[in-house]
Amino acid sequence: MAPPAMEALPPLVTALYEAQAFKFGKFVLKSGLSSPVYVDLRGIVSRPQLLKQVAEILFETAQNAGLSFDTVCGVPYTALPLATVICSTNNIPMLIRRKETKDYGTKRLIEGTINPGETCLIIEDVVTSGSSVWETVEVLQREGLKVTDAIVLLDREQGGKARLQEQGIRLHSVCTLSKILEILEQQKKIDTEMVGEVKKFIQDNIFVNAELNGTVPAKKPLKELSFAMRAQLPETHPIASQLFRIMEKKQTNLCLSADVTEAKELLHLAATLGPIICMLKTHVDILNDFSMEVMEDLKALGKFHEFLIFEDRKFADIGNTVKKQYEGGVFKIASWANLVNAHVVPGPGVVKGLSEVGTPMHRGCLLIAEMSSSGSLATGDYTKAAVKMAEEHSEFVIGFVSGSRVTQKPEFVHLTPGVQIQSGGDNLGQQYNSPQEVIGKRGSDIIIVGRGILTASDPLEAAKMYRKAAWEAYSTRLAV
Ligand code: S5P
Repeated sequence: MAPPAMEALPPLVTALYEAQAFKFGKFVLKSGLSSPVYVDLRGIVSRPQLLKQVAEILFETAQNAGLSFDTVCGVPYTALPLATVICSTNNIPMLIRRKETKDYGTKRLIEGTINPGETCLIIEDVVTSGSSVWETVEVLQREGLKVTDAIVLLDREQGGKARLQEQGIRLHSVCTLSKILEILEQQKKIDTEMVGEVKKFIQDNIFVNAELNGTVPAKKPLKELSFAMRAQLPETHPIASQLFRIMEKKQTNLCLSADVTEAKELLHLAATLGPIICMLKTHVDILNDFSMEVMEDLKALGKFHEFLIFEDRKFADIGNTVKKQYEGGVFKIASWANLVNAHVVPGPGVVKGLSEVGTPMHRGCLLIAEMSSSGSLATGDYTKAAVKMAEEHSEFVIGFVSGSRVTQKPEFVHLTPGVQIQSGGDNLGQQYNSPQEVIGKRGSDIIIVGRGILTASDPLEAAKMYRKAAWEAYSTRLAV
């Protein structure tokens, strides 16, 4: 069959270029790779004519390939409107794949009528490794649907086609990244040097391994991203970006757990250790002489020395209650704490309640995915549920309190308590690991240290030692 309307391609590429769907420069991809090209078709929903044109050419490609199918499913989210336009224009029943299961009701992964045995065609905007297409295929196949073909607007030629082929999925692309480069070069929108740079990048970063659920290019291991790079990722929450920038600027991944009972002591610690910490963690309810003035002073110190304030309140009630506990009462936590944390045991309502207060105030939240205390029940499926909850509420949740890295998504930050230079514990169940173990081996980002610093004869010197150990462990991890 002839390729789809080849004459329609150059004007379409021009229109997409004008809609800023292709950007050239230096971009950090989610996988950690630095790429000279960034393709993002999300903006086409704001240009109905262009959306229609893309949908038309995708459908034409399916027809030219002689495919027959009963339903169409777009890979969430960018391809959803494309699938919708195709289905409504051509009278084809559509299926929607949910990225998150609902936490109530029917827990369906697919919306729409599923008739097992029927054939479903996949629609996607861009394919790189093939993993996103495969994730959707797997869900549909588990529901009994036949899935053998996927139509994509742009194949980045990084191995996705071959990897999908290995799984029995034929990928039909409207065009390839090379073709786009050729058209844009002809139109003098990019120069020969950029074309060469992009081509080299593609060749150097081909995904070849058969494991479709991983997105690790075969030639290069998944690169550990620096805090500076993580600050720039489009997925990173503004508070997490601010934190990563502070960490990088001050070269510290130390959070002081300022578990003291007198306000004077709290402010003294903030003033003396402020320059070498990225965060100060409070338990406001253990202060004997709490006042809002003290918290105002702490806030001012945080601003001056550039550290975030994290109230370790561990909210764990229904949404309606935590909302009040966070916003009001004696402590008015939301008015002074950049970050709070929550247990996931009540279910997502706890995050939703906190988020209603915190999100408009530009606050963030950490979920407790694991605990340092002996016999903790926060393990296994509980930890996984915490990760899922964070992913589903990333407008407010910026990361985790955990003993190790619980997700590979670089936009989330990991903080680990139970840290001392000497391993061991206390007589109430606390267990300690060294900064090297926590940051270097377990992949966490920030150490939380309380008594290791507070009970030292010289807390400032002790804090310097913890900061150095944690930063060295991070730097070594980056260098690997
Ligand atoms: O699992 C946890 C979670 C937290 S937030 N284990 C912990 O120890 N914490 C807190 O970290 C704890 O409440 C305390 O404020 C700090 C650890 O203090 P340290 O004196 O044992 O370093």
